[in-house]
Amino acid sequence: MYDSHRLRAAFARSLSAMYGAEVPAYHTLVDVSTAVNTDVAAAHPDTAERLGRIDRVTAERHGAIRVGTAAELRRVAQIFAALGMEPVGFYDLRGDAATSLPIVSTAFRPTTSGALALNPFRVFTSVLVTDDRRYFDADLTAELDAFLAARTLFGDEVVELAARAEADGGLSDADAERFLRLATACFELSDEPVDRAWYGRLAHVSGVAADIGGVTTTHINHLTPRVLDIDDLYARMAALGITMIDEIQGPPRWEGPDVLLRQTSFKALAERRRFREPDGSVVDGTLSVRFGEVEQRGIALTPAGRDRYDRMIVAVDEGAAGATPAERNEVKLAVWREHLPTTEQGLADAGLAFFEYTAVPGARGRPADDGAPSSLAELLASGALVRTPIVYEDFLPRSAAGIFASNLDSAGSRDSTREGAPRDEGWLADAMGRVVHDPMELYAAQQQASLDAAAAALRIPALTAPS
Ligand code: OOG
Ligand code: NI
Repeated sequence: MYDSHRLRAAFARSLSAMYGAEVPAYHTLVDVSTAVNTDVAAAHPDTAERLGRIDRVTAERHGAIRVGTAAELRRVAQIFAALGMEPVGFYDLRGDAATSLPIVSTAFRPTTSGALALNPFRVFTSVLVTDDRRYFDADLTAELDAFLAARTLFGDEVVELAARAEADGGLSDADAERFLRLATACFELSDEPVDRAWYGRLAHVSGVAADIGGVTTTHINHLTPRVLDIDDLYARMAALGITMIDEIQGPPRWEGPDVLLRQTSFKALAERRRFREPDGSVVDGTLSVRFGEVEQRGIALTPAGRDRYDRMIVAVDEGAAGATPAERNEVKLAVWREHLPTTEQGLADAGLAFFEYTAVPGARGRPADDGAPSSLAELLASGALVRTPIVYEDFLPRSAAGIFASNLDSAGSRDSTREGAPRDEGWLADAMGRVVHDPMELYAAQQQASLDAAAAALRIPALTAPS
């Protein structure tokens, strides 16, 4: 029997094997990431595992996929449900000023700390907004919708097996193997010829729209390993002659705690694809849409912390307008030093980040048997409670837009004077027939559950974290 956790881990491995065969540079990225993590663990044995056990971090991946319609999204959500992955968060990348990104996104991932510890595989999933008039006029919308309606990305058998896995909590060995093979094949790069004219019309609007709606199949766009030192990884990849994008997205490297997420990527590679020309002939050509990405994860921020982060990014934009990437990094560093506490304790005391609290076995919750219960600060100071950071498991819209943009040949075109199509978390939920979790609520619940367990172990009334 394969339960959802075993299915998830097996699917991540199977996707990784397929993607590595398709994109050999991925192997280089994984090898360098593994070497970086091994070196960090050896150099800093006391702190390297602060944000996750080294075996979890080194096995950890996120994928990115892109679909065209609400119906396709609903079917892929069913496949992920079999793997214990639920939609978390709503990202609207259409507002990005620089690039034409007619999509909205969510992330499928495990939502409990137990499931995350077993295997944290997550997939950033985007769906095209075909009726957004800033990108597509009414005729193009109609053609695009008809094209998408005529294809099947996720066949009935794989979706039915997924539904059974979700209902029964797993699959028999034979069914699991069949399901994993079919599910992996859904994301394989197809050698079906690409209609050059159709692809080109969509690419004129948006490279992402062409990648999604210009072909009859889908594919995994990238698989991202997690590293403990992204600056070291960047330098090692560059030394191997791999051209990285010119910036690490998100927070800078600094002396304080890492928060949220730092990401970088290498440029999309030209891959052989076949094209059907307007005269019907089929010729070989290339497309550059898939790239390699790597990330370093930090501590999850509370709504107050995230608010501060978003304002810090605005301050960076203002201070670094027209600057080179190196200058921009200096501006980031100055903003970080001015606005963010330099210790975990500082973040916790200011209610800016999420932590788990664990009672030390045998510890007491009161200074004397008949005394008043100790405060959270006293329990931490006396060593009765230990605080560990909760890792950020989600994505950053700004970094995602930057990753998309830096890997497209052209910015595309759009008419910002036109009315956009409404999309929100409710639309996503309706499209899938599933709850879209709020990431902040998941982190807050995880923190509070740890406090409740600690208070019970210490036999004192409920504890709450500073906010
Ligand atoms: C997704 C781009 C965003 C991330 O990690 O933020 C992303 C895509 O290219 O489909 O992968
Ligand atoms: Ni990614």
